Amino acid sequence: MTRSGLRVGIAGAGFIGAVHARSARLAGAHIAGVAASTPDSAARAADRLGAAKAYTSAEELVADPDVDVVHICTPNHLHAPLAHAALAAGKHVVCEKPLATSLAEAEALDDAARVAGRVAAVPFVYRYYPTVREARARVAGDELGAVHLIHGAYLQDWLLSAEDHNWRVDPGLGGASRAFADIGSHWCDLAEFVSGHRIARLAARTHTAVPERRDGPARAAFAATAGEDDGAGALRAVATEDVALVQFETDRGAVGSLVVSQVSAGRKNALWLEVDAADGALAFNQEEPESLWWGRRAAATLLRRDPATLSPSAARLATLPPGHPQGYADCFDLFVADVYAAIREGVEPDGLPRFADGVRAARLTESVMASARDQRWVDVPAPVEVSR
Ligand code: SOE
Repeated sequence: MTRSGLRVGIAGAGFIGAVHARSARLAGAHIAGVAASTPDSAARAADRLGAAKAYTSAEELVADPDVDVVHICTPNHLHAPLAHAALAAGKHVVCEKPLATSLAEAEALDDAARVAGRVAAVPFVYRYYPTVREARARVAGDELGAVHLIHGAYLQDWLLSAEDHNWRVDPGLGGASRAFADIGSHWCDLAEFVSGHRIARLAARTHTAVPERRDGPARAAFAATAGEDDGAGALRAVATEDVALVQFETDRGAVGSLVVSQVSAGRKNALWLEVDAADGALAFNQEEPESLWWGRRAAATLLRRDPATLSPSAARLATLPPGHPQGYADCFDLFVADVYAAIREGVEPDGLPRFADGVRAARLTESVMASARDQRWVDVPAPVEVSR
């Protein structure tokens, strides 16, 4: 029996599947098995991840009676069918974002999870930086006063070249929106989580800076080198956006703006969020997560991640002493540990992103795409707060 007593199946053996498997193991789970795009790649992944077995398909995984929790780490178009099958088989589900490739599908999954009475989470893991929780606590504690401006960016460059391609570029696999659904969703989740505001109205513009991309073997995000036969494939027209620009108004009278790009040279995973208020401002930089910029008229300082000085809600996640940096992988570890605590103990871990948050992201994505298509402001309905 493992420490957590949970038996976990990982569907999808790419970069993020390995991240999930590592965090699951650190949370004391037994990795019952892995499914991948083919039985052979599943066998290789099982060896690599130390899983007990390789499934012949993801469908076999979700039906396995010896699996308690399914982590869905496949391309986006498979999220909904696998999550529905896992919930129907009585499993708890961790499904990578975007939860689904349409708002209707995301809402159906959230409903299915509630009916099944299963824990169903989406890894908006940037919530798990202690400095993000500190920013949230200081905004909620009214230390900054009324928020009037929420702004930032999420910039990457891994799709800068026409030689760069990935399943996310294909709307049939990734969904109609790429850059915004993939990373703009993270930023908006964080902006609402930290500020306590909800985006109520938005105007968006999307842009495809690389109009054609060369076909070839799908490359992982951030792949350091081009695929082995790059230059051989045909050039194909691109139907998904590289860039999304969004301006918005919130439900509590603030305004904001967001720049999303996967074609910004030199930017790797540059998520920047600033919350500006009557008595001060806070800024978070995902690439420098050990500190939080705190601005006031008299001075600007850096608040360091130090368990001794953080707010309780932030200190809970500060598992290392100051000066021992916590990073992306630690966020995943903390997220998975919270999911398993919710499963095992029926608790409500503070800030655990659930399927309802995946629905929110889908609604924002649909609003951004409608606004860009019709070149108009779009109202964004507030989420229906459902008690658990
Ligand atoms: C690629 O854009 C990607 O891996 C996203 O899919 C993740 O959600 C993000 O955290 C990092 O970049």
